[in-house]
Amino acid sequence: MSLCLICNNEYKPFISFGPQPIANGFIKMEDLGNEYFFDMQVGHCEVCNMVQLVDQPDREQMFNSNYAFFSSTSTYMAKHFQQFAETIKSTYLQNDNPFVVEMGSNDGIMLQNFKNWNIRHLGVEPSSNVADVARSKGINTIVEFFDEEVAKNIISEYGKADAFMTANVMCHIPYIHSIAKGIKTLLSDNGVLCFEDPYMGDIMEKASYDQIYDEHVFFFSAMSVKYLFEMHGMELIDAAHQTTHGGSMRYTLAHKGAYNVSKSVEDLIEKEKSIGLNNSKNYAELKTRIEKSKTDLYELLSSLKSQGKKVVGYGATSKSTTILNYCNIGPDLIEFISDTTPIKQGKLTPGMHIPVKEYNDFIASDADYTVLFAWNHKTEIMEKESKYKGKWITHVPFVQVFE
Ligand code: DWN
Ligand code: SAH
Repeated sequence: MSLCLICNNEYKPFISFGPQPIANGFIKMEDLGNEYFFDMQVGHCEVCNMVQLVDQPDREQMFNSNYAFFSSTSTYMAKHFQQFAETIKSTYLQNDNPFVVEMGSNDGIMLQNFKNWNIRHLGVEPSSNVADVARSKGINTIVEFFDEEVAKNIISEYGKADAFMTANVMCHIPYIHSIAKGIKTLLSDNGVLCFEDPYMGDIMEKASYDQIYDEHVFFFSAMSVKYLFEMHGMELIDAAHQTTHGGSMRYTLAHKGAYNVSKSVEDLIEKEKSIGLNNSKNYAELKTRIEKSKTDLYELLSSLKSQGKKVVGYGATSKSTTILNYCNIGPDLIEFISDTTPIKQGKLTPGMHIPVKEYNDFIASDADYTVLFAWNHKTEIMEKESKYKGKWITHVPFVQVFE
């Protein structure tokens, strides 16, 4: 039995992925030898409905000056964050001289919009290498892990915030009660918290288990988000589905009573109950589908190898670390993975040690099959790769080959 990070009740893990490395711990050939692994298990709390990792590595092991994920590698995501920023600006920043804070602002993909509009902004980003990229673009950024203490320091220096935004970060933080308390004190009377994260409903529907890796400690639903923030006097006022990162949800919250609650919240919670996100039986069934996905992918790649086909990967994502280690897929089955991020190139993938190469190597390889590890960017990548003559492999919503 484990204790829920939200409500402290006991829950039982429903799946174990075995030993997993740091998902973004790309490693140099000469440093091979003492990689860190942790036992990755996931559970669903029947009281508050939070789906969560049982254990997680220390935050400094994951987020540091060598952090390998740079948000601006996707031009579609840059457009998405521009629209996100425009929505915040037109809906919630109508007062004089507004102030916005972003947690986990990375290389400034979202805040660059506020900077361009001359809106007072602050990014809080602990991984100094990505924060440096934002600073070099003139985006106001502090290198810190956001928490309750940092929130108080921000208030003394800048005053209260009209909007607190964060995307793909809230689900990374096990000390989430400290985050909620910090946001509650930091927000002005009409201030809003607006955040996006991969949605448990999509993970359930697509069996997209690769969303589960060290950094992602929580898999949110409207039910669990409402429960969590109500513990801190905040109200879920809106929920809007997003197509990004394989299916995400944007939650908007405010001080209790400050805004009307949109009907979308009640509707979504009804839907979540109807698809069984509150029912442990469905998580047991998800486990069965994940196990089938593992067998199918391994068998497909093994059979291609025995036919002498050339197979490579596209996008050395954090998500791919879970797939490769869980399915036991190494360089014998996938020759290399191409990725446009310089810090990943020339290194080996965490745990399974598949070489990561430059994009040009993908073009030159003329591979028969390419595993689309960055499946969440499928539209963007298919547009770019319309000339590729080989076939693609994906595992969502089930293992299949497509052209
Ligand atoms: O939550 C998180 C999300 C936002 O980003 C973090 N915990 C870590 C990271 O997860 P990920 O690594 O699974 O994210 P992506 O966005 O799926 O990563 C895409 C990878 O593929 C990047 O390394 C860039 C690369 N890429 C590429 O080589 N060619 C991406 C595109 C769009 C391309 O055309
Ligand atoms: N928001 C960006 C980056 C997501 S990656 C995007 O959507 O593309 C997750 C980011 O959260 C990393 O840059 C990591 O350094 C940061 N992070 C992790 N814990 C944090 C904390 N306590 N406070 C602020 N940022 C944090």
